[in-house]
Amino acid sequence: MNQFEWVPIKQYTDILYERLAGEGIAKITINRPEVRNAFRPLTVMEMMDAFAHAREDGSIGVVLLTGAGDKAFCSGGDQRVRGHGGYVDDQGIPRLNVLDLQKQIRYLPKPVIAVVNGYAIGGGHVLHVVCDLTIAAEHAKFGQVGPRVGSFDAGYGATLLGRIVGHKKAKEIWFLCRQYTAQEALEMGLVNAVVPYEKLEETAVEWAREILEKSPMAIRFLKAAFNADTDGLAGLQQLAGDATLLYYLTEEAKEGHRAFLEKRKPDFSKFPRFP
Ligand code: S0N
Repeated sequence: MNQFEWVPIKQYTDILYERLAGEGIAKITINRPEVRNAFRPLTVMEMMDAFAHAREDGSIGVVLLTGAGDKAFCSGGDQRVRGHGGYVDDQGIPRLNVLDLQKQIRYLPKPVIAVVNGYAIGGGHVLHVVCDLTIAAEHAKFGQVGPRVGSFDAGYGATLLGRIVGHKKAKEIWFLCRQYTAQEALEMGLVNAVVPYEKLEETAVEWAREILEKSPMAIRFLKAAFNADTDGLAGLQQLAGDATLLYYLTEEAKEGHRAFLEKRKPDFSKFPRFP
């Protein structure tokens, strides 16, 4: 698993944030193997900080999300700190900040690949659901536990899952709280590929490299289009914002901008009206 040179980007308590030396691939690893990589509010805050960095750093094109060790990707919220109204942080404030992280992953204009190295359970399962692609180790297990442990994620955890595997299957996953093998996950379209554990990171890096060879703007628009299809006005806002970004790059938009600064009437006559 460790044939690559991962260089730390920033030090955190609960996660590792690294990049592949000389390449545009970042990796965020939930590093709490003693609790099967369950997240507490701090873990989520650190992931949000790392994803924000990955967004701002123009040299990063793909982010891998994984868990430490070979037992779990993530087992969801840390049950030891679940309190009245959320998962309680060091200041005693109950939080459900993983919902913000889910949105951040969805709206990051770069692909995020879940590299599932073991259990993806509860809120940990939802994390892989909101990633763009999922590559799973053969021994990985997938499932929701909410209705068994007194919680539920009726946001992306239910609705996006329904879009991915179909409503009947998504309801089965939530209502019965069973665990599914990587092979079963592949058959229901929940993951993109299943590989031996020893090949997991190598495969994820290969996929990331293939993506990095492609047009970043095309990838950005495609991701936004999937969000627009599933997320209503919020999804459309991202797609529209990306269209504006693209428009700013055109001579047509620059003419409008220049004309304003030069206090003259813009001349759009030379720009084509495509059929
Ligand atoms: C992952 C499982 C299946 C692994 O089983 P395995 O390999 O047999 O290991 P265990 O012996 O069970 O565990 C090893 C040690 O790890 C601790 N541990 C495991 N998971 C957690 C966890 N989530 N929190 C805290 N500790 C955990 C075990 O206790 C054990 O410790 P020791 O060695 O000290 O005994 C299995 O472990 C399992 O099923 N885990 C629990 C899964 C779970 O309940 N997850 C939480 C589900 N809820 C969420 O994820 C909430 C998400 C959320 O925040 C949310 C979002 C939107 C809307 C609502 C919510 C909400 O609040 O629910």
